Amino acid sequence: MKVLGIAGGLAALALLAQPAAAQDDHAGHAGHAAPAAASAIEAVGVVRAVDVKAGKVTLAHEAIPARKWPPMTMAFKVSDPALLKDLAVGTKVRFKLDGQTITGLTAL
Ligand SMILES: [Cu+2]
Repeated sequence: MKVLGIAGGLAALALLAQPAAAQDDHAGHAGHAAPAAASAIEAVGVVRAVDVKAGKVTLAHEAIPARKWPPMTMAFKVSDPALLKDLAVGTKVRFKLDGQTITGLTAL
């Protein structure tokens, strides 16, 4: 089945070629040299509680259209508790979300 073999190879090439072309258009934020992974999104919120021991932060976040989330207050796990160091309640932050885990956090 040579024909099918070639077709399969072309399909695989097309799939390989896609990620480079499929960068999202979310380029409004300065200061981020590395492009975020496709599953990672950014949002803004205000710190309501910090639990360094549990590696959790509670944020009153703005709407996150990419997730179809309305504005709400919720607790997030952080990928690294060091992100929570010196983080004060009431601080407005921009955070990077991968699934339900915060992988980056910057005070605004
Ligand atoms: Cu939420």
